[in-house]
Amino acid sequence: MTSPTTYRFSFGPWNISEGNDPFGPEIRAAFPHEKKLALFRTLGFEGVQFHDDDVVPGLDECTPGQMLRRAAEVKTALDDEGLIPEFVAPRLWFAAQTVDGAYTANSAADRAYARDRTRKCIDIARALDCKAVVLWFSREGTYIREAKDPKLAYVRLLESINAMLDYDPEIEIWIEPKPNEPTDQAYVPTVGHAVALSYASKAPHRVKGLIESAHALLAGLDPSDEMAFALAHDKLGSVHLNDQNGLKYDQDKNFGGANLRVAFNQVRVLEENGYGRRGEFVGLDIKAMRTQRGSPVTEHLKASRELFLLLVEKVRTLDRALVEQFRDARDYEALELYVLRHLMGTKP
Ligand code: GLO
Ligand code: MG
Repeated sequence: MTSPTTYRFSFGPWNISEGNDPFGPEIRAAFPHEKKLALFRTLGFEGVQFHDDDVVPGLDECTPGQMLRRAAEVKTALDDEGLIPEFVAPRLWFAAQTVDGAYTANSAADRAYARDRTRKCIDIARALDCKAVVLWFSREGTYIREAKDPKLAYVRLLESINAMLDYDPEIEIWIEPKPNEPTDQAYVPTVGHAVALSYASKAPHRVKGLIESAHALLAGLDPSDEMAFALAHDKLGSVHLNDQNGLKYDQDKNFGGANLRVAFNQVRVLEENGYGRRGEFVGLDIKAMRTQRGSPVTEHLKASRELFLLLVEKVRTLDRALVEQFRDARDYEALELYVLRHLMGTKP
């Protein structure tokens, strides 16, 4: 018998927010980055997810020397706190050059900006001793379909990925699919698209997916199946666990907060397939409720981590023989009742 997986958790500093939303400003006092790092361990997290400019604020205005000095400072801060940088993601959705997308922008100058910014992001990842870059294709898509040549857009995405693989011989690229928001319709809406890009790239073993629960739900898909698809191709770099209450704006609710059974099945697929055994993190991407008092607010992170671990127990105590029996008998009515009773802690 193999010993049970000891899961390790991560989140990004943006998960500790000041509470602003599109309809109103910050309602909590700002909490500086350095102080955020000191919170991770106390909350039970050892991995940190970064945007490039979380590491190097004002990145576009920095000289290469300033950029690397700042990254070295953050590396020291991480080491001091005993934290591991899980990934660095190029923030390709704030700058004026990324209004119409980044790698798929119609303007050649804007595409060049995106490529250049991505190289800086890889340099920062290397300076932190971090092996992965995450591509969330935020503005790669359109508000109206006639705005771009979609076939050319996919060619440009693949060329950009290949350029990253060439730039650094070791870095992994984890694509985080999302079907919409901020664009009306995005390119690479599902992990199937990401896995296809991976196989088409010049180093398929270095291109993987990062699956966010809410993004899969927004695509009308079951997140556990998206995870299983990536796992079947050994391409699940990481996850962004959270929840989503139907087809509306990207909610980033607490893991299991909208649908406990859907959350259970994500944990089940991860646990049954040995996710985490090679050091993969259980990443969270969760927004605190705007209504929550205090600064910083961290209850949402604690709650989602706790819920994950409670569901791990539910997976480990599932009677596998009984499940097999129900499957063999094709008695899915009985299987469903068993699963629901198990989740509710009710004896038959
Ligand atoms: C937004 C995404 C975003 C990414 C983050 C890392 O919908 O979930 O938060 O996860 O920028 O790339
Ligand atoms: Mg995310």
